[in-house]
Amino acid sequence: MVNRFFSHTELKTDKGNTRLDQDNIPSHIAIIMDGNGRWAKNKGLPRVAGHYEGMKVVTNVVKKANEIGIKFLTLYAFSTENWKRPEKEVEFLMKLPERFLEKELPDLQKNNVKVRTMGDRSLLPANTLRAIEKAVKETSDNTGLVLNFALNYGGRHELVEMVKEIGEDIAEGDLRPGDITENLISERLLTQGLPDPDLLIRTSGEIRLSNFMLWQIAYSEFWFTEVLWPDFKDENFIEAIKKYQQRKRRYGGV
Ligand code: V07
Repeated sequence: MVNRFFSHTELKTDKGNTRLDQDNIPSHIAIIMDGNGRWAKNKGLPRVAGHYEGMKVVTNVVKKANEIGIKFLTLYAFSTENWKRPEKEVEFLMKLPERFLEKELPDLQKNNVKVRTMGDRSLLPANTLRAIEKAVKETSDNTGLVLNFALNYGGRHELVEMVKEIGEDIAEGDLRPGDITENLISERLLTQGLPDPDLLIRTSGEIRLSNFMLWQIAYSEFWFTEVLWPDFKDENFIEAIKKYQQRKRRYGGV
């Protein structure tokens, strides 16, 4: 009998996704793409070289997610804390959305991907904002994978804004405290219209949330890997989804 607790070699040699349980594909996957700076440092390269390499991995993961039938993919591209990094690095990072979209928008379009972002857009450079708005607009009628970039996003900031909005509605008499439900809160977050993530992936060995989707991941499965984001391969992605599926199967059995 196959013992699924000793299936490491099996996982390693499985390059395709033939053995994914097609009836239990996570609908929404969120990823904290960490380890780009460390990847570069290990290679004696400037940090920005890691960010650029990380961007190529985004292209690949989006393709794979689409292939697998994931419906929603949220990627943590830039946090509200990232502004504290050296000015040159921030400048480079802020050019990546443009560079990514310039290259990938035609393919995203072809693959029916719908681009959206969450986070405070007011601080983004004009060119970055323009590129994003164009991509969101041009893909707005697409019905395939929703590709959601968290850009200048912070979980606590999102919650503060939600509470302010509810407070204003109450002050104006449009809402009563008794009307506040979990659903009402969910509908006033930046993930409005998206289901909560089923699976959260974080690369690079750090075991923390770093202010990411604090409300939305209440029931998500977490999968952490030592692999640095620029080294993240299809096999790693498949492994994460398989782990998710194993955990779900165990639930069902109890
Ligand atoms: C960024 C590459 C991935 C690793 C993590 C940090 C560096 C893609 C985007 C992006 C964002 C919005 C959008 C289209 C693409 C991006 C930043 C950094 C700031 F509409 N990758 N990537 N944005 N990195």
